[in-house]
Amino acid sequence: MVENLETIDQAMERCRTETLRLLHRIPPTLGDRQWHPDFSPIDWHFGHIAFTEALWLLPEQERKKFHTPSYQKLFRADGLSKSERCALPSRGVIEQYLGEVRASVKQVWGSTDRSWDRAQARLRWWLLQHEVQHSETISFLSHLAGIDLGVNSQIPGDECPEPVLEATMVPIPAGGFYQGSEQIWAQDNERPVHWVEVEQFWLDKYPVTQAQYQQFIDAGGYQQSKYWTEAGWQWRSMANVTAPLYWHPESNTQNHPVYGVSAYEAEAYANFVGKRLPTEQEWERAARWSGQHNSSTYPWEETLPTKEQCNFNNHRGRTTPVHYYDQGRNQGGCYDLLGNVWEWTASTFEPYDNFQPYPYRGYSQAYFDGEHRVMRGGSWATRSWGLRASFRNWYHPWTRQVLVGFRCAS
Ligand code: AVJ
Ligand code: FE
Repeated sequence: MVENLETIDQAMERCRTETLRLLHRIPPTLGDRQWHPDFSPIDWHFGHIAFTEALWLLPEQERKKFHTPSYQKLFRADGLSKSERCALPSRGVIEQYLGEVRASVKQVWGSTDRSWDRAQARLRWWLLQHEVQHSETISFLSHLAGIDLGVNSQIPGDECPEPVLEATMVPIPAGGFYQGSEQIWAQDNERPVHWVEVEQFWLDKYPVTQAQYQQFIDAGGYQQSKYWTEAGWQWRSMANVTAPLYWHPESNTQNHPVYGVSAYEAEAYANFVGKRLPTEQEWERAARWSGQHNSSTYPWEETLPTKEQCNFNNHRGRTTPVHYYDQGRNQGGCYDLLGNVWEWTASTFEPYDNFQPYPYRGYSQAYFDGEHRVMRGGSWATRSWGLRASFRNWYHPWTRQVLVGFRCAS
């Protein structure tokens, strides 16, 4: 268990410092426009983080100060449509709003001893991850807008690219593991923990690289329906895409993962190479296969992710070569299971048996509609609290704005 390594109060402070660092990296003039019709403007997300903190952590009397009628309308999750969220307060006002809500929360918390209160602690761990996920959305929208989030982008091997990597596969032995998590920070959709048996299968050692994906493009993969599922080909024809969304192939990124692809493109590539996408059970089995047991929190067992193990938390502000983080491998030798890019799976987002919604009915449940696809593993923009083998993210299969790639199975 890693629960005792950091208290929730420390985590919230550290997370907020990172949110503000992110805020200061984004030019205010780029904050109030929609970069894609499916997503709200960048600055809306900062306001929504504070609004949601007030919603869950402040008593009604205090909350009223921050939930004015106009903010109620603007920053609620189910208020205005995404395109109507461009009339925003200035960046300075939003930053102040974040600070004032937090100060009020601390005052209320400080005057009550709740360190023993598990329900309050769980709510805060949930809220922390709410901030983490909106910060990730801010990061990929910034990427979409062409804003450089890199602080320490230098990577050995970048100037002098190594030979193109082969798509090696690793056998994952048949076996059972405990899927999901009941750690205090586990989301409703990760619960309850349950035993799963997985057949032997093969999994790519690395996420699919840009050089590998280039071969699919060069072979006319986007023009041949035989590689695509029916839904995928329909989408391909409608959207008229011929390359990933984030596609600037350069010789020094050939061993970086391809990303900015829909699940349909991932499936088409997998068919092209005679493979398939892993199910989320298979993916989690691989990511938890470490050391003495088969159900660890991370591919390297139980310690919080470090900069030596994976590319996360905007440390680099971009992708890294898929064979770079050898300290982050699982027992079978798979790289980059956590960090770098999210990975599409073959699985539809569904509840585990005996699912209980938390903290509100629709948080996950609203997306159990058979139309959302599970992605796993976190990206270069995910903070540590969203990186673990059991964490489930979900989007429509046609979404490509997320920092998402894939690896294949067979
Ligand atoms: C799970 C990342 C798709 O950002 O829409 C944030 C998480 N839910 N606020 C999203 C979420 C409510 C969600 N994703
Ligand atoms: Fe939200």
